[in-house]
Amino acid sequence: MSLQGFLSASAAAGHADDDQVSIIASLAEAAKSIDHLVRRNSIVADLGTETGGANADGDHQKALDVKAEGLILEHLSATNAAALLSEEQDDAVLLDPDGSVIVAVDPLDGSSNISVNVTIGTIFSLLPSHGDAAANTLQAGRHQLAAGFFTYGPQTTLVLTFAGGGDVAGFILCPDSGEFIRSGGALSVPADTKEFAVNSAYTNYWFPPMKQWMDDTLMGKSGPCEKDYRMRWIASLVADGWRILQRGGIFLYPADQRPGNETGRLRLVYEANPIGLLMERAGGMAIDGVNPILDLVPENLHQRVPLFFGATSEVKRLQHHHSSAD
Ligand code: AFP
Repeated sequence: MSLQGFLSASAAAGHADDDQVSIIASLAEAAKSIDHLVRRNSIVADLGTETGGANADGDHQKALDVKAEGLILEHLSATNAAALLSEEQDDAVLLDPDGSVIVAVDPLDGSSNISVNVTIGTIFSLLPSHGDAAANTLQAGRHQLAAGFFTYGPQTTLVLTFAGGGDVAGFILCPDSGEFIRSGGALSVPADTKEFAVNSAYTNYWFPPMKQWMDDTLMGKSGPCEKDYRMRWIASLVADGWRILQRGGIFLYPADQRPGNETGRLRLVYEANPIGLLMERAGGMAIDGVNPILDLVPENLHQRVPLFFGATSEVKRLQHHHSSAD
């Protein structure tokens, strides 16, 4: 089934309305344009170079960060999206005042990987505008209408879910037809796993609960987990997320004692929330260490949170360490 077929079936089943469907279709077209740039990086331009600009959080912007956002805004402007919330914009970009859907995006996730040919992506979340987008930019992720992400890697993929019902669906961009084609059935986080994804370079900065989790995990068969694990860390949330949806595991990005990371690195509105909706609807979990990500009400557009997601049993083990902490 093509993405267009899936969107039509989702609308017919009442899982999505016409505005949500048209916005997802426009994001897919923007993703195809971003993919086109990614595959010509370092041929027509070096898209990993810093522009000299910085986003609201002070992250140095790469050329592809800015181009990706421009393509998304161009495509959304042809829809009736009410507003765009973006990692690259300080505040909401107001669009159609009569629009019913707010779109939150990380236009280019994994920017540090642009210049080294490692999978990167675009993350998106759809929220209801309630007739006043400017007043409804800070909603808990539980209110999302839809969420997903694109990956630009060995394959160009899309994972998508509608809060109104239906599968967590995976798609692959067919190089021959130029269309996103459904890949397999409903995505569900495998319950059993032996993989974890964390950047262990920061171990010395972790707070005790995370250190205890890691100590138990690394003890393998001889420890409380009674099994050996292997580690994967791609440093692209979308790539680790795609792998976890396919073969299970747990992703961990805790708060740590490095300046600026006291509440974590990943952003709640346009990274943790969409991942959280995907994981919960795929039978997994996503928490900030204690609470479900989707229950957190953002304090500001670029709020950072600790993020742990993946197989329920693994996330619950991590949650136990945090919940039992003093
Ligand atoms: P960049 O977009 O700045 O590369 O950050 C990517 C990211 O937000 C997320 O995709 C990764 O999981 C995480 O940061 C990698 O963080 P470290 O570079 O600290 O490992």
